[in-house]
Amino acid sequence: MKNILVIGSTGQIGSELTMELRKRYGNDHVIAGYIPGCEPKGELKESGPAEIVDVTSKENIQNCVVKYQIDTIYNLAALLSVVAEAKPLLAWKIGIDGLFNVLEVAKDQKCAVFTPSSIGSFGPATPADNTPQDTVQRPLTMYGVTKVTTELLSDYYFNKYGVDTRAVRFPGIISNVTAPGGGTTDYAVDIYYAAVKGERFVCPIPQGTYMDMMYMPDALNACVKLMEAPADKLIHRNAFNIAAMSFEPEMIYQAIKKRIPTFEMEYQVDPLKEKIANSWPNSLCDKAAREEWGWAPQYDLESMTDDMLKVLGEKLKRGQL
Ligand code: AKB
Repeated sequence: MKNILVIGSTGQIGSELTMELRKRYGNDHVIAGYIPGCEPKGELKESGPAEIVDVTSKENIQNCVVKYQIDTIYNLAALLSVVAEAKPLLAWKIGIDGLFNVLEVAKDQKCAVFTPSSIGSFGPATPADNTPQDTVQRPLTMYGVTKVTTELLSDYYFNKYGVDTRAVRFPGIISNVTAPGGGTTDYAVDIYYAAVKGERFVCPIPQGTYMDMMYMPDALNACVKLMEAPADKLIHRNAFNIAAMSFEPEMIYQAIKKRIPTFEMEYQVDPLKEKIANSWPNSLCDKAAREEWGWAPQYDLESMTDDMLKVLGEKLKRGQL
């Protein structure tokens, strides 16, 4: 039986991944790691064990891993791209010093480790369309620098010490549970909230700027499916391109407007987000993930929009937005 620690369990991906893992492996087998000030709440708190696990403390990680006989760590602690530009030293401390702590504990305690990378690990010199699995990675942002380093360090610990490290390069993740904070792709979440509340949406990303995006259920499935894949089938490890849909602001706006004809959007471009978005690929090639561990997304822009508007509409009626 697996015993799993999720570091960053109250974040955008962590909060849903922890619940998904509890469904699959049993509540008591999935520990929600959190930092003071970001305590688990509601179902996340009630459904299973939680511990303070600050990724910058090796001792915290070690104690939790030993206490619960953890064999798999999902390390989701990170600052997103825009915040990382404002706090580059903190982004490095959490992303890389933190990762060293996780990998050192994993080496000693024989844990498998998932630490996600991102489309942000690419830069302007990367082929923008159908971006290959193995290609130039020269990002402009501190977020990207930490993500490339994450990939390299994770591969290093696998090659040198045999730590079972695996990862995907996440696109922008769209969900209706926990809001993202400080990412370049956040607009693709915020737009649904505005539409459901009957508000005019102010888009910070210029028209015509394509980025890869993914609905949360597919992102969760990717994490679990990759960690369960037979090791002998993996040619790559850190990290796999995964893709589900690529769109620009006008396309998501039109998908919503088709369903809510009164919805309006205007552009007020944020220069930092524009610069970051322009340095990222338009669409990734995910052939390696499909071939090596059977990656296949379920949602496209249309089916995701149906579901987002339905779920957020119900939340609004219940007074939860
Ligand atoms: C961000 O926008 O910073 C993230 C990402 C694409 O990694 N959502």
